[in-house]
Amino acid sequence: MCQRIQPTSKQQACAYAITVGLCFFRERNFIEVRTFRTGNEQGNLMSLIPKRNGSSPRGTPVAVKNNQEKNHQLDFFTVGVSSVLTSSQGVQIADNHNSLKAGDSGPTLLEDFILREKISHFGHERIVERVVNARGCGAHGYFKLYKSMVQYTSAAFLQDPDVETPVFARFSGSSGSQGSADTVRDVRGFAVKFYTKEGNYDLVGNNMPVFYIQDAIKFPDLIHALRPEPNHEMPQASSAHDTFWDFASLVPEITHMLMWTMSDRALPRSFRMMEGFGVHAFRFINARGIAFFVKFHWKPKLGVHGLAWDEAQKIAGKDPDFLRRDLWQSIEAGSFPEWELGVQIVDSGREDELGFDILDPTKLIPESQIPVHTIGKMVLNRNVDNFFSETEQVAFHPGNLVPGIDFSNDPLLQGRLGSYTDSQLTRLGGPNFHQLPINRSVCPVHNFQRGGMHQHVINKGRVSYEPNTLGSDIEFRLDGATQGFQSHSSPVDAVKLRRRNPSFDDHFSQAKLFWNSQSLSEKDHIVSSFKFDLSKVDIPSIRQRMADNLAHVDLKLAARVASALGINTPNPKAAAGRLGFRDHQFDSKIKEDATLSMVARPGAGIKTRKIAMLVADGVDAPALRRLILDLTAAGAVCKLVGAQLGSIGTVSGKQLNIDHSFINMPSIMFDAVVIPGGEQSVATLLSLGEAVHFVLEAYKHCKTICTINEGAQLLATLGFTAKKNLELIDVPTAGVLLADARKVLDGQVSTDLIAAIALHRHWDRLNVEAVPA
Ligand code: HDE
Repeated sequence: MCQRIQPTSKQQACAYAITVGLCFFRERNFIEVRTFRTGNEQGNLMSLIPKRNGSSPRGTPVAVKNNQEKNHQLDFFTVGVSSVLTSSQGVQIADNHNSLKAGDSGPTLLEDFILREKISHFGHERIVERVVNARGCGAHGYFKLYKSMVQYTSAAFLQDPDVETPVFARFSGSSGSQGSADTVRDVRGFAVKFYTKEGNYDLVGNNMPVFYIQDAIKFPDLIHALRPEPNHEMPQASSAHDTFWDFASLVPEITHMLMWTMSDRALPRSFRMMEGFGVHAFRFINARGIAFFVKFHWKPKLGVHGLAWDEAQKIAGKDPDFLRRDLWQSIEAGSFPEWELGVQIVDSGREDELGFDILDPTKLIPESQIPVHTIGKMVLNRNVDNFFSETEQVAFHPGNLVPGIDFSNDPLLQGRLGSYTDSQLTRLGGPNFHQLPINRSVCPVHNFQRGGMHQHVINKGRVSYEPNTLGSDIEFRLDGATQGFQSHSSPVDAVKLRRRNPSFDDHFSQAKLFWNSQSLSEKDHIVSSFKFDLSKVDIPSIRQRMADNLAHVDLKLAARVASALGINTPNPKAAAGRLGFRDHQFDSKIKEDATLSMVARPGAGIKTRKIAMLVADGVDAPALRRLILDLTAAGAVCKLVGAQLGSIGTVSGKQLNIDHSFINMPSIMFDAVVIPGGEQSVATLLSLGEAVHFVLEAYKHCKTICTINEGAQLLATLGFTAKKNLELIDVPTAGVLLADARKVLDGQVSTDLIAAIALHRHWDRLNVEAVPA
């Protein structure tokens, strides 16, 4: 079948040849596009693509209007399943089961081009993984502004609150390989590509607001020290080894970041429950050319929450895809994750008032010093169709800017600017990776870049240079125009030198600020993480050096860490005079900041939280049903977990379907546990080691546990007993509710239970180390 699209205007006629080719491929429909171009124009095929309306072709409801350009563009490249099989040249294949042989028992013939093409393509299916942030997952969505930022920036996507900008976000672990587990202790990448009307803008950040090093020149050393050791390629995705701590203990500028990576921030419960940060200072420039420093923040609507370390390690074995699955499933279920974009704005010229250098990426601006203004929100509402084509091939670059946003002189940021394109050249095989569907802008691209590997565009005409007069009737020259991207003109210190700015010398006061801002349980977690990591370091002098460095943050912290490491009492003076070691303390105005603690800001409700209901034959259903109704109404996801899949009978003889078995969905996959009553059900659960372990483990990981009537017997190992009359009794620990079925039916228990789950975890629960799970 042949469909012919006739361009209606000169501009419409500017089409990308590749899209035509792929369209042909798509459903074996021929589409011919005539192009009438004048040399230097490369148009965008968007105008030629019939707009889809109603629901997305992928079945995901279209939640918003206005942001569909990118989806339409991607649709154009999307290939569906066909009942016809062809070679890559389009030749129809008749037999996909047998290679061409010389007789039934003969050798396979070299001329079998179908076999060779198939095997050869297969042999090249993999591309080089990212050298850092290799393991990640992504999703599509949109960004919507709350109010115009015209006062601060001329960026088009930050002007009009009615405009929704398509985005693609990729979350990643930084140190592990592509196949590493999701829940390792690590900083997470938080990269967002905005497909704006003025070109692509990438905000390539992390889930922590500071970084390990101050100057890009140290990045390869950092990553070499952090990655598996080169002689034996161990350990995978872990900082707990000698080379990392050898490096860390010699580079004290790392100390602030260590406080973050040793905290629960490094163990996000979900990508949907972590913050994002641009880390560096960037610049907003308004239409009058006035510049402001800006730091970017992403604030998750579901609050900021972490896993327990023991839990994270177990999940890494039971479900290495935990975070990826969580993102995928919530989007599939229509629970679209949301983050608000926040900015901290500092007037140019007033940055010296901060008390530290705004260009130092190991420093954050405390929110109590400069508040974060939320300016819009990002909603991720569509999963990818093809992981490789979209998530793997997406190419982020902190240098992808749009007019109205500019860099600062942060020496770490400056060093990133060459690196990302350079990486893509190897990873994506040439300079035309911006033509891949996921990387294309939604606005037209016009330039004289030509050729290169995998060139998809057929540029017509003889003109591939500027200035020219042959492209059209008038001279084409771009020389100092006022339209388009303008670099902010700021004075530059003209002395060429290779040294660290002394204004970067304070390595400890913000590490101290972070430590002082943590709750007691968060401090305990930080101490345990240092102990864990450093106890895996074989060389005692490295452990000692690190503990000595920590003494500059807090003597008690250092002493607690050292107590487990078989080393001497930490000595803050030990490093005096050592090269690279500076102990300057700037006059920091802010000593504590509540926003640095995760506990101080419990999340918003229990939306998408997973609750396990442990059941067996003879379960008492009415109270259970009531809890399920109330929890589901509050947005939680309730699952019945039993000894095996199938169904069980309730006391009243009804059948309930079991969603999961203990063996494949242990407690670490849930946020809270409910143990309903029913004598027979509870007796069965008590006889099952897996069920008892389920409850003990949930307790150890500080999760909310609610029992109904005799369900309380599952807590006997923990020393909790319900009274004979089954009244709700006081339990001397947070987050454990022993409920009476009558009160559940009255609705009294649901409110308490929802409030307890909304706290995420009860980290100050006592004696969890003593629990045998
Ligand atoms: Fe990256 N970084 N980086 N980085 N980075 C890469 O880019 C690099 C840094 C970050 O989801 C690479 O395409 C240098 C800071 C994220 O695809 C590479 C330096 C921050 C991602 C690269 C840094 C980041 C990357 C690997 C120091 C937080 C994943 C392949 C000068 C603000 C993006 C690639 C995605 C990926 C270089 C430091 C965030 C090699 C040289 C600081 C989220 O180009």
